Amino acid sequence: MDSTDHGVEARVADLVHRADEIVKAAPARRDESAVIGQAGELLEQARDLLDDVADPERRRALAAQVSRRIGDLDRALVASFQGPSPGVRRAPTKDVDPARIPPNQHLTAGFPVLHVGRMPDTAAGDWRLTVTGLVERRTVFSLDDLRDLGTVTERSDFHCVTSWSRLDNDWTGVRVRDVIDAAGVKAAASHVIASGHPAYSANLDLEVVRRDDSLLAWAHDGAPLTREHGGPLRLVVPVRYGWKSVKWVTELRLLDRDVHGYWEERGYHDVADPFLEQRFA
Ligand SMILES: Nc1nc2c(c(=O)[nH]1)N[C@H]1C(S)=C(S)[C@@H](COP(=O)(O)O)O[C@H]1N2
Ligand SMILES: [Mo]
Repeated sequence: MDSTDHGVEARVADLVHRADEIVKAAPARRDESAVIGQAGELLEQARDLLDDVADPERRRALAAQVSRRIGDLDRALVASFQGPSPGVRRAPTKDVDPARIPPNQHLTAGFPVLHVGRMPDTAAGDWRLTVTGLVERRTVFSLDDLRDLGTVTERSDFHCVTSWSRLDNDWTGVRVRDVIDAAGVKAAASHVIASGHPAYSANLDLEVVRRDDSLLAWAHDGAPLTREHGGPLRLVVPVRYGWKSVKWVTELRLLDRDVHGYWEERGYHDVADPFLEQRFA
């Protein structure tokens, strides 16, 4: 074994150690899922380095350490999403048409912030959305390009699987339909996988993203979308649980088959209709 191997091993060990330190501090913090996401990023970096560890015994031992921790984090994340979200204050339901509230949801007075991992810090002017897969022209859009396709405002309700719902959100942006049509949807396309920072994704039926109220939004309730709520650009699909509304969206990929996204891979429902209470697979 040469000195480079020791260097790689030390870097893997350091990343694992830093991830452990973050996890130790996590349960006491308000943004638990974000903290777990940061530890996850370090472990992903450690996993990427493993191939460079020349000694097969050491490589196997380190790989076991890394994957055990990644498994623990995945379970902790799923658990953290099953509890109440930080920032949820219940709102009264008395003046609301009960038909608007999906089963086992309650209204929130605020606007909770929920995501895994770190927020990106890309400036709005540098933001790009790529539409790719089964399209005539793979197209990269800036926010100005999207605005040129026609700005709309749609009022809709937002339902998070962790059981809070926020009614009457005014989302301003462009219809997803208009964006994918600008790229030319091929006849074979039936599904969309939307990806966003840091390594998040969600799958949707093409039919659902073609609805009038499915938007790529840059403003909420008349103000520019804040970073924590997915600014400068997020997907909004009101007829699905909130996890399908990918924040910091960077890519829409059209497919002729269903491919699971981040939460669908972790046991959440493929479709996610809140009125059918499709929480878990
Ligand atoms: N990129 C990204 N988008 C995401 C998430 C995430 O973890 N990463 N979480 C989803 C979930 S579970 C919900 S409920 C909504 C929350 O949006 P909000 O933070 O604006 O309330 O964002 C969704 N979009
Ligand atoms: Mo959610």
